[in-house]
Amino acid sequence: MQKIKNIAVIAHVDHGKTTLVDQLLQQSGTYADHQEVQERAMDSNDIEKERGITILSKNTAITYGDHKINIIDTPGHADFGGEVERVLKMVDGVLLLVDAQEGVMPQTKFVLKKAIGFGLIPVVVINKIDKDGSDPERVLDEVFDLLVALDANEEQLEFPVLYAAARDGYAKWEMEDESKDMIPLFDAIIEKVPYPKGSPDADTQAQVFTLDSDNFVGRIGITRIFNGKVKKGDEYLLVKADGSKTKSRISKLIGFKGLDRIDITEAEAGDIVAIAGFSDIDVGDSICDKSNPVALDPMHVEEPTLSVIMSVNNGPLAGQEGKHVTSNKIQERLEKEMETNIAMRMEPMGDASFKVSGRGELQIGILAENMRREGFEFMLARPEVVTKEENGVKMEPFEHLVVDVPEEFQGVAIEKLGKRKANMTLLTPMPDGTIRLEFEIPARGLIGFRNEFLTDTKGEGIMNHSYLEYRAYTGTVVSRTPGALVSMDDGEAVAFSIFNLQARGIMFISPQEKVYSGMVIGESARPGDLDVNPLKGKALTNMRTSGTDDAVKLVTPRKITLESAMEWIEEDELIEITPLSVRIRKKSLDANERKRMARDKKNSK
Ligand SMILES: Nc1nc2c(ncn2[C@@H]2O[C@H](COP(=O)(O)OP(=O)(O)OP(=O)(O)O)[C@@H](O)[C@H]2O)c(=O)[nH]1
Ligand SMILES: [Mg+2]
Repeated sequence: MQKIKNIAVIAHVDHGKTTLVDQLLQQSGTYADHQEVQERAMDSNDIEKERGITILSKNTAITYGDHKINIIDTPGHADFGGEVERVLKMVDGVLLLVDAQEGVMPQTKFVLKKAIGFGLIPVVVINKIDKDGSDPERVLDEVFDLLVALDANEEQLEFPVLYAAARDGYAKWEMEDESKDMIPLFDAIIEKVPYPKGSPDADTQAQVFTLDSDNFVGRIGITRIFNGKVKKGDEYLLVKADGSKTKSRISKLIGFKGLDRIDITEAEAGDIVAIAGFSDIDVGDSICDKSNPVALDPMHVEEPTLSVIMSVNNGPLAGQEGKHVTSNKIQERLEKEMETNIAMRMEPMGDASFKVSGRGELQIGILAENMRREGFEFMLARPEVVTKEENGVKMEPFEHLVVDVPEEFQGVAIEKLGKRKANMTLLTPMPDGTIRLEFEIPARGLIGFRNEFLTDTKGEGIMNHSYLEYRAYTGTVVSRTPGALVSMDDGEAVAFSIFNLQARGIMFISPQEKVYSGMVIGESARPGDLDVNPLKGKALTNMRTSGTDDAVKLVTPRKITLESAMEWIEEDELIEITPLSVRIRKKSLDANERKRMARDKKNSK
């Protein structure tokens, strides 16, 4: 039987997981000679590459001596936390990376809590020790304190620790040791991570933890084999969470080696392989022996905490830039997404609109970004948290928030967060002179906070948050204060008008950009919306004749991105998304109707 180790690499966002996996791939000699490999090779999809973050967990396998090590690289961003949990069920050990300067962060807590819950003993890797501000000793203390707080058992508290600079390709047992290579980390994996349990001679039991598809063979389940063997061409039973069973033959069996996938004929207990041949294979399904099917526990996936309404674009510019614009097309695309993205949900709401739920703005934003790249056009409303009832009490999701700010911004951060119903739990002066503030805050209070926070801290603040739990609803939290500058006409924006409007607030548009009545073209400097005319061109002719055209100095408009728009918009606004544009508009494009609604709202208060 082959000697196998299965590990997942877990950490807070950006602490260096994918970079570490790069080095493990390279230094194990897994790549063929001259194989061209990009940096952070595991971040293989476009958005991952562009943003430098991992979105989907992915697995790879390396050989080290006489061992095969299956490695799953996981995303560190809180929105993709749903990915991490099911991955942990598939491995026998974790590498917990912690940035030697930043230390324990919200998502470190989230992932470590899950790992401890699965009974895993973490191999702690204090990474980025090359950084100037690094303080490995303090960070190690933080990790230890966290494990104590998480009720880790004796064995888990004796976790092994290594010090590493993944980017520079070394790990070591003691800070004093020579910085050489990754061998200490390979050894730690071999020595400290237990071998898979289960027997190749028992009846087959395997479980799917990720889906993939292949143009030739269709749906593929990436599967951990817990017992027995799987053989290409043999028949097995696919058992679903609801107990239903279907018999099918494995048409293709795929093994992993570095970044390559190879056809294999057989694999056995302990290994991770990809299986094709079951047309309705899903995450969580068990693949079992056909005469003695014993299904594995279905997987628990954390429920979505945020939802947004996606609808057909019905604005005056609809259909000009996208190729998929109908409700049917959108529904089809969303249904396809839900098949593989198990942490998300979709519910048709009638009126050509759909409720899409996920774990955060980024997760929903990435789906929207993928759709616009595929040629879709649609609208998104303001994200709402998913509330639920428990024993007659309305509950809402809370988040653990950590903000790092220079001392002078401590006051404003605390004040602003107080208004958003945040409760401060910890204040720690950091060695670099900044202050670390920790809060528990309703997820609602965080919607739209990032922009405000960055402005308040002159871009120097850093914030991180991660899901905590559902708690009793806390009542109204404040939202955006500035109103919107709303266009009162259809046409192309004129430089001179924009120039004049600059005094009223921050513009979102440039000259010649198409605008329409009810479209939001800027952020007002004051509370309350303001109807403005960006098309007035008469004065421009005057200026031309006076030869002072150059004097029209336009400030660079604020660029509206999908995510910044999701943070910014209010309940009565929508984001219009096409392959070429992201616009913000009022839900109601008619100025009189908006006035009437505002009046009604005021009266009902
Ligand atoms: N100084 C320093 N930077 C590092 C080190 N390891 C990684 N980085 C940098 O940290 C950044 C994030 O690295 P990634 O490997 O993408 O981090 P990650 O944990 O995979 O991030 P997510 O998957 O998005 O959670 C990159 O810019 C790396 O170059 C290190 O040892 N030292
Ligand atoms: Mg990564």
